[in-house]
Amino acid sequence: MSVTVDAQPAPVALDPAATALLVIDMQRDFLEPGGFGESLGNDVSLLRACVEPCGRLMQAMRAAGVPVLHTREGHRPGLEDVHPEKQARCAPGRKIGDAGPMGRILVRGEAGHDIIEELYPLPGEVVIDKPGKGAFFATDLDLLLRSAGVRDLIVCGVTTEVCVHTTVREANDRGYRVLVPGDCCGSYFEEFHKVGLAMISAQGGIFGAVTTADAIIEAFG
Ligand code: TIU
Repeated sequence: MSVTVDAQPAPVALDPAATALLVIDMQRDFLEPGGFGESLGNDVSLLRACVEPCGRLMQAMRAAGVPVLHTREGHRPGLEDVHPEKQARCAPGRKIGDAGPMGRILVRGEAGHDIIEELYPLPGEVVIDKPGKGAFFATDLDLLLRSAGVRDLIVCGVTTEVCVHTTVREANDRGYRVLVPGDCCGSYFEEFHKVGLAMISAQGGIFGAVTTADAIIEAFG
């Protein structure tokens, strides 16, 4: 039986048995001072607003039996998987792998690379470590989702126009139906957040549909 979620550009009928929630990069490196997000010149406090709705949505999905998957952007300690282009865009002394207050910036195993305490994965939940912006690039996410029979993907996290958007586009191209709760996403740029969400639902839902945590929670309740 499907559940209908109010969304833009139109309500979406999800099959709960074929749905998963994918939470993108809710890491200390992006949400807390001293990490990768701040090293790029951003005010990381702007991402706080999405934490509470995201937590509520995660709890509701768990209660409904919908799998919750998490991603983390980051690199191997030896930095073999950081291409020069990505490093070239970082400020000197604050590059990926440099020492920071939360450990080496954007490196797997360091404190800053881990997910914030409020949204920490439950034991047994899938955590995808990804080197790029998109969650499908150079990971086994697609294999895991297809093996579990997932067709409908709820995608949220940070940042709206970077890793969430890249993942939404990747998922759409792979044939998943994508639903994005906008209040569970955050950006360092208010206008990019707004326009990023609008770009998903424009043109009849060119990449997917946009909704809210409450609309999903109500539909699954
Ligand atoms: N800089 C920025 O907005 N985002 C990233 O670098 N990665 C993610 O979005 N996770």
